[in-house]
Amino acid sequence: EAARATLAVAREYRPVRGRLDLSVDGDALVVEVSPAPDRVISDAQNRTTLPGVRVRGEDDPATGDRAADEAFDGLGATFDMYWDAFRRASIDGVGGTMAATVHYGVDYDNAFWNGERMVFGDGDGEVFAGFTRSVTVIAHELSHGVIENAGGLEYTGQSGALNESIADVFGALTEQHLQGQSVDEASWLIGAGIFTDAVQGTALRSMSAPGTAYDDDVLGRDPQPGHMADYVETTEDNGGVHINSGIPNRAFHLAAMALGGHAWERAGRIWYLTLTGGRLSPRSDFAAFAAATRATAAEEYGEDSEEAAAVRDAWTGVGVIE
Ligand code: ASN
Ligand code: ZN
Repeated sequence: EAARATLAVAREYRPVRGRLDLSVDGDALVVEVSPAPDRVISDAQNRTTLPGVRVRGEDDPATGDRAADEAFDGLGATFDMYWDAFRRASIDGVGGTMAATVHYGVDYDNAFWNGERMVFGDGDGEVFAGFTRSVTVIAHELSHGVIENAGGLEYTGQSGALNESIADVFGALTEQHLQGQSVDEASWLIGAGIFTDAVQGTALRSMSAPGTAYDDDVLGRDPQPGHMADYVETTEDNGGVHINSGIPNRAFHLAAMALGGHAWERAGRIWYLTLTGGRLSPRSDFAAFAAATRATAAEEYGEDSEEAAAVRDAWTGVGVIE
């Protein structure tokens, strides 16, 4: 029976690129799977045609091009976090190729997921120094792919802000996992290091203190709220998806801090299982997501668990539930 169970595991993971270790324990066959990432980096050579020229595959040496090598390493770190923390193999969950294009456009001040690949600009050199410089940004973009694969969250209003927030959560978790940081050691910043020295700001967003990532003559003040009382009604940016994401971002930070240790182990696990567990719909709003995280925590750890209480208090703390 044990052998049959492990055989089922082996079958399920057959498409995954990586290593399959077989051993025998008593009369049971033990199957251990260590999937490996499959990365392809392309160079748009400052044009906007995708994918651009392939410059590095999984078995190739470093290119010497900073953006290409940062993208390659960042995808690796993101792959490792998803596998180690959640036993998810890649964007599609079955070890599929992770594709990225660097040097997109001229002075392009952004990075994005286009439904197939991650795309990174070099920045204008005035405000932004290059979007591959922070692993949080790389993991954020890859996570848009994971979210899409998990059923998606419509990129408008509260569901859009949740999409943004979940991408930030896994972005921060990737950096913390890479550095081995506990919740107290982590910066909880998204995009630290992508600004030039001309900007006083430290990062694009702060999950622990939304609205404080920058306050600068160049960029103005960070507009993110951290509580429903400050929710921003706007028609810009698909209804403020990068602004109101501050509220669920701070909820995650509160839950993670209450639990302590490594954020990916419990708070992150609850968020990941909520994303993939079938309790969401593409139009879920903050309240629906809060309810789903609470149900996930109760199912995984028990109704009266520390984890369930931490999640409830987090959403109360940002005013999403009473
Ligand atoms: N960097 C942005 C993001 O990933 C691009 C966008 O606005 N979609 O959210
Ligand atoms: Zn995003």
